[in-house]
Formats: sequence, C-alpha cells, structure tokens
Amino acid sequence: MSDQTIRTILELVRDHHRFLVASHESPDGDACASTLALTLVLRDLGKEVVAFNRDGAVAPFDFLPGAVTMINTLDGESTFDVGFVLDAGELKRTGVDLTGRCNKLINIDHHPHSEHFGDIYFVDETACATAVLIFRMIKQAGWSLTRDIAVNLYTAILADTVRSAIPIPTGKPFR
Ligand SMILES: [Mn+2]
Repeated sequence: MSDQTIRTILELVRDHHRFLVASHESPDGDACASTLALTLVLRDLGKEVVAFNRDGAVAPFDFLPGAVTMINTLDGESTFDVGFVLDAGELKRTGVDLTGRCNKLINIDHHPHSEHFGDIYFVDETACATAVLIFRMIKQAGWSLTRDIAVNLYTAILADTVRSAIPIPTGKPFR
C-alpha cells in the first residue's frame, strides 16, 4: 500500500514546481530534520521549496544542513502547488492556517492515529521516525542521498529513537 502511496507522491513531485515543507511547532529532532531532509531533496531536483516551521530551526538543531534557510513566517499571499506536513499528528500543530495555500496537501507521519487530513495520507505507525518515510521515498524514487540529506535523516531517526515519545521497538529504520 505504501509503495503505491509513494508512487502517487513521486508523481506530484515530478509534475509540480513550488513546494512547502512544514512540521509541528516547537519542533523536535524528527520534525526539524525531516523537514530539512525533504527540502534539500526537492531543491536538488530543481524545485522551489519553502521550509517552514513556526518556531524556526531552533537549537540544538540549528547546525543542521539547510537550517539557515528555514523560515518561521509565511507571507500572507504565499501559495504552493504541493504542501508536505511532516510528523505533525494534527494539521493545526503547524501553528498556521494552511487552508487555501496548497493545491495538494500531503500528510507524512508515524504518529498513531495521525489525523486524516490532506489529499494524500502517508502514515506508517510502525516507522520509528517520519524520517524513515522520507528515506523510503528517496529509495523508491532513486533520488541521490547526499551527505547533507543523510545528516538530517540520521539526526531525525536518532532523535526519535534515543529520546522517543513514541517508543516503537520493532521499527526498522533502513529496511
Ligand atoms: Mn517523529
């Protein structure tokens, strides 16, 4: 099922240009670094990408590759072809109203009972971090995994497995 969901997401990426990548406010390592990983992936593909978090890339995650490009306010008129909301559990946890900003909204998450928002729902409760789902997309698409992307994915997985609010001992990060 998730292979097909990923295929649908990859088609949306292929066919569109302007993207938003967002996560929940007060971001933890998975929220922040997954946002940056996907942002860098899309930029490497030549896309125009806004990385957004209402609280920005806060310490200790401000060292992460791409962190300096993350913004914490959205221009009132900014709209996007596709918006990714990562690791959020609920849409309102982004801390902003995304209604009408994104033609397509994609929910990528691993929280149990993640809210059913968005046009595409890519949620796997067995994943130990949202970053694992980003990695699956990269792998299935055959996109290149640069050092900067890998640093973000690794940080995200470490953050959610070492100091996890969602203990899922059977999750296999790089399956
Ligand atoms: Mn997470």
